[in-house]
Amino acid sequence: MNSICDMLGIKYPIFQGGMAWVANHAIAAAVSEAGGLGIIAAGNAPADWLREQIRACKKLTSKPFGVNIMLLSPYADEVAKVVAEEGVKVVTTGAGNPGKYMEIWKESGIKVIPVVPSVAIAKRMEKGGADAVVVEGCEAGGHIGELTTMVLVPQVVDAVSIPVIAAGGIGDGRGFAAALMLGAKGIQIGTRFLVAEECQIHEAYKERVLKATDIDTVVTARSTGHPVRSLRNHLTREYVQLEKQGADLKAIEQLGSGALYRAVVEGDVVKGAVMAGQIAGLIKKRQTAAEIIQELMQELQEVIEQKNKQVTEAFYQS
Ligand code: TUI
Repeated sequence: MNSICDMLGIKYPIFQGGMAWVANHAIAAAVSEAGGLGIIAAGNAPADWLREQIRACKKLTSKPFGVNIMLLSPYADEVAKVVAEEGVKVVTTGAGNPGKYMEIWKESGIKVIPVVPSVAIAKRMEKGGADAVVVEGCEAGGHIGELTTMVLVPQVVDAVSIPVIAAGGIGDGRGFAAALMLGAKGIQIGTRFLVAEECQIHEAYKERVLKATDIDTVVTARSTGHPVRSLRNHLTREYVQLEKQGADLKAIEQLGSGALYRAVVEGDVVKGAVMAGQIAGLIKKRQTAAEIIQELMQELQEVIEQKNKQVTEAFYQS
């Protein structure tokens, strides 16, 4: 057992990323049933939708699961109340400071784990009562910060006393092991769960992820202050064009509104936002959530044993 597993009552320190429009009750329940922490993403959805998802998840699993609250959502205040009312055990947050909800969440016994892109924000979250932080590098898909996982994780580990979960660029046991070496107590995986059998996104989205290469993601909308990583397509080319022309922020933001829905639900991978991380190039097969988690744990063990042996041999040879 490790500190994050003890804290949350889960078997393996593997979180499923709270991907807006993607992460519903089905994938969250499958990940939790397999021993990880499944997470329902509230995204931009209204409170009633989230309430139904939480109830549907409870029907599929009695294990702990979480809810991710995207703080830019117009419904953030309402969904913040729903998680307390419905007895959710873990909340992760993204794209902002959850400070104003901390009191009601803590009163309800919720473990609060903000996703952070920098040391300063991690420290602020710890001070505000966070139980752990997910440290997300800019290899991740969706809304990102400036720093890579490799540089961010050890700096946050040194700066805070709460457990750190690493996210961004992790897709297999090697990345898992690397995250632990940097001082993380666990990992969060998004992109690889996009192609999980239980992930109910459009087939065209899954195909794009499976066909992606290492250089297929691009970051757009930097000028809006909300940079987003997604797979290169007609939409991202339009973004680049508009930003090059110095178009006003409204025009750029309008291009993005509803774009994720178009890709995830309607399967428009040309004009929709196909958000995915840089690790998409590594993901070549569809598996169940349980197979993904089992493979991650198996590979982690193999990688660590193998490297341990190599290092020991290297020292005793000289
Ligand atoms: O939130 C994410 N990834 C996302 S959210 C999303 S949906 C979206 N909708 C509209 C605009 C943009 C995105 C798609 N992907 N990851 C976690 C994350 N959080 N990344 C960066 C941050 C973050 C940024 C600033 C967290 C805190 C923060 O500031 C806190 C403060 O104190 O102001």
